[in-house]
Amino acid sequence: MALATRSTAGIWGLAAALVGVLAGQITSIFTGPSSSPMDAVGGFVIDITPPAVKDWAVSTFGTADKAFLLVVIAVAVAALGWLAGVAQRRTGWAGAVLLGILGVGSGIIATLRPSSSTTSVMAGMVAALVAILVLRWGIGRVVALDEAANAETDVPNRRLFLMGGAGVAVGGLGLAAVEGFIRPAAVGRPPLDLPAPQASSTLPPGLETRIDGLTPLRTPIEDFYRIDIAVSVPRRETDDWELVIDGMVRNPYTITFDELLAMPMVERDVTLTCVSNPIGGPYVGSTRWQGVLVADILRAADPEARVEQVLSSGADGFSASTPLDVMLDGRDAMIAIAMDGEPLTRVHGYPARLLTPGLYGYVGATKWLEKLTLTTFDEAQAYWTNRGWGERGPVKTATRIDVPGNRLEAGEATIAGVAWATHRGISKVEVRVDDGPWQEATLGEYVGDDYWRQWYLPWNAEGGTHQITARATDGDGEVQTDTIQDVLPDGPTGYHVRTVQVN
Ligand SMILES: Nc1nc2c(c(=O)[nH]1)N[C@H]1C(S)=C(S)[C@@H](COP(=O)(O)O)O[C@H]1N2
Ligand SMILES: [Mo]
Repeated sequence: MALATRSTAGIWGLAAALVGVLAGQITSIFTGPSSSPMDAVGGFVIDITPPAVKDWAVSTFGTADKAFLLVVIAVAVAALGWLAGVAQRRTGWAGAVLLGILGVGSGIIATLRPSSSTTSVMAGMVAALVAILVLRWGIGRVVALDEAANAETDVPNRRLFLMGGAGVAVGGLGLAAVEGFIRPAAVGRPPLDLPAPQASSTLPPGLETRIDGLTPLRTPIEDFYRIDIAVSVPRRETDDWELVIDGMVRNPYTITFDELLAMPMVERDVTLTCVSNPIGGPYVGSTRWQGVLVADILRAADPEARVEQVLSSGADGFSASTPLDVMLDGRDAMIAIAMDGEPLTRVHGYPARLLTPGLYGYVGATKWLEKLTLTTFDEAQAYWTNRGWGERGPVKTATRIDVPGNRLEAGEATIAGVAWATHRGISKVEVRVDDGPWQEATLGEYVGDDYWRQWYLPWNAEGGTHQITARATDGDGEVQTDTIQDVLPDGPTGYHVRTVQVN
């Protein structure tokens, strides 16, 4: 059967688009991550996506939400490439114009991104140029075949089709290699140029040494959850890092990383959790943080009396609104430079981030920190506040059942998990099996009110299906509410319930 030259044109369009994107991504290794056409478009799409869709993406794909976004963009690129090939064959120009607009457009979007520089438009222009060259060459051959009315003689067209297919493979595999290995390696691990933590003691192990499957008292950094809007991890070095303190202050100033390191350092054990962490969910971690107290930084700026919030901004365009009183009430909000005795990893905000005990990450934990603006809640709104989330975000009391899982052998068993009510502390955890009475669990090591608490309860599991429910009481004596509320707008409530099949 004859292979229509239309399909050959489509394949060449697809190849042109993919090879073009590949060229743009390779260029961005040299011109900086914020100039990457895919990241720029991805970031732009994240910014304009309605909050409800974003919620759906996060709850469906979890931390793979960005991988999902890149797949969506790749499919869109493929579809538009195909279209460009078909249009180019028909008109001789429309496909090239389409690819040119897409490439240059992605470059322009890149220059509008928060961390852009003057070279940001370059990767998009390279992408456009390469795509147009490939398209013109391929479609030129297709048109020549059409004109020679050779299309039915099948063989030369099939060869041209296969060549286009090879172009698609080169573009696709090249992109997979560049995005999977080469660009992440270019981001790499930050250099270890920080002073050793002051008190280098680490947290002792907890109940996890005795209870299989229980969340460890201290989260290993490689297991610490990651949530942010950054499509590619911002790459900041200590040499060019600066923190600007401005807004309603009598003494605005800027400090360098060396100046930050010269300030008194503190170490605190703090649990960080995400407002989008569903009941029983994984977006919570606990470790020892090292940094400089925000209060010291703010006082030096001499805030005016009308200041209500500190709007912190990160290199990815994120911002958070932390109430000023929270930062000054002695709870040790800090500009953190280390987690668990090591410099922050790039994904967790290297070289410096904010950390505010007692508040969800979106209101107090800005990564890749660049600026603190002292202002009022009327004057400026934070990234997520503009998208329907609460202006202030105190962490709600929560309990998670880690063990048992959904299946269990009958007999002696242990129910165990973690509970947190950061900054208020946990005073009690209770467990109920089916409609039985609430039984008090044994609490693990007390690390501090800003830290989660492990807990366990021995259980003689009898055959059948059981429902295990857990609830915590915070340090103020307030029992966790059983009212079920979704994560939007200011964090979920309700009890974690685990259904267990006992055999
Ligand atoms: N720059 C920047 N900082 C950010 C975010 C972000 O999108 N960009 N997300 C916040 C949110 S919603 C959370 S829950 C925490 C997560 O911090 P982690 O990724 O280090 O666990 O970072 C906060 N800081
Ligand atoms: Mo979050």
